Amino acid sequence: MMRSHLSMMSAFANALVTASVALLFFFVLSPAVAAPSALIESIAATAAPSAEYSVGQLRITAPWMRATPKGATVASGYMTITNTGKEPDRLLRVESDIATTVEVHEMSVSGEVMKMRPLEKPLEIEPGGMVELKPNGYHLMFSRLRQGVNEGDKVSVTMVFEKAGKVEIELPAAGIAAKGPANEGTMPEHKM
Ligand SMILES: [Cu+2]
Repeated sequence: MMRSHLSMMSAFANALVTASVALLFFFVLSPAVAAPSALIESIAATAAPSAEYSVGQLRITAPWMRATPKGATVASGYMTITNTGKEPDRLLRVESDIATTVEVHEMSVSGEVMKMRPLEKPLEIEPGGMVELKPNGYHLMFSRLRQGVNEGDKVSVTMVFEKAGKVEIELPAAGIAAKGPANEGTMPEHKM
């Protein structure tokens, strides 16, 4: 009697573990295999009504980020940086009151899993060129958040470029998208 009860319990525990592993894989894989690009674009369009900043020869357009789920430790920010000058410029540093660190990350596909890592060299914007920070590509990674981000918030971010210098911009927060950067919290690189 006791033994069969125990084995039932362990069968149940096994099923539970299997289910959570399957769920984890679903969340890790889903941005890579099922990102609804139309949805992401429409969020970007509504969240960034033509905000534009100029600093030196650089233009920063359409900055935005996503709201974070409760308890999140990371957030991602996006924008387009255009260099109208004749020399390359580099993004040396990014700061924000909402996070202990802000880095530029790049995404890569390893097998079927999207991974991210900090750039080894500062992000460079070539003369006449443009760099897009967007979901599943380059992004600003806010780590060790000091506060959560709610939809409608405007998050102040200071960007420091090698030649153009310092500029303060605001990233309006769109809603939490299920397939969005909020899932990054489940990746080992971002466990604190
Ligand atoms: Cu990242």
